[in-house]
Amino acid sequence: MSTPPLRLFFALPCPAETARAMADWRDGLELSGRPVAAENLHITLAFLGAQPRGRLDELKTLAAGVTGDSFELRLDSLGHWRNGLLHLVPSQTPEALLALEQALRERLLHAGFALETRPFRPHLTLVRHCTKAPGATQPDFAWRVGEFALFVSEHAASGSRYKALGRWPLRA
Ligand code: 2AM
Repeated sequence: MSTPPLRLFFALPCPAETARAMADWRDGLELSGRPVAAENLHITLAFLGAQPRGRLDELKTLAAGVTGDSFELRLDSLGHWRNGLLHLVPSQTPEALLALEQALRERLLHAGFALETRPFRPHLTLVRHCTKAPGATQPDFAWRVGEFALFVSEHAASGSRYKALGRWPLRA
């Protein structure tokens, strides 16, 4: 019997302590919508969607061949898109983040994976289906990004859960 496909994406995981601080700050804003669980907070680099389990080894080898520099990421601006995503963004996007996304994208495309064609807009989703953006508020969260990861999205009764299947370091 064939195994079901995996819903996969590459992302920058958010360190637990920073994620907790972000979630606490967000919860204090008392927003409408569906908050993303603290342990699920991340910045997507490449969304792969449903993939056969048989491609996992290939994806891990591909990721191990991606080189990039570690960088300081500061999320200091709140955004609200019309699709209801309330998210954090950097007011200044680090060059190393753009270079990492590009290096990963090139390898994935070369290997035949279909990717989002819209320009990369790095963001960390805090709330889905948020109908009203909060008033003026100034977030300021930062961490040193030293790795990227391949995640699988799993469905549980409590909602989606993202589990890292592999992690790869960036150059210090
Ligand atoms: P979002 O936060 O902007 O919704 C797991 O679902 C991750 O993959 C989320 O970060 C989500 O981004 C992203 N994602 C889901 N569907 C996507 C798509 N079609 N294109 C790009 N990213 C997607």
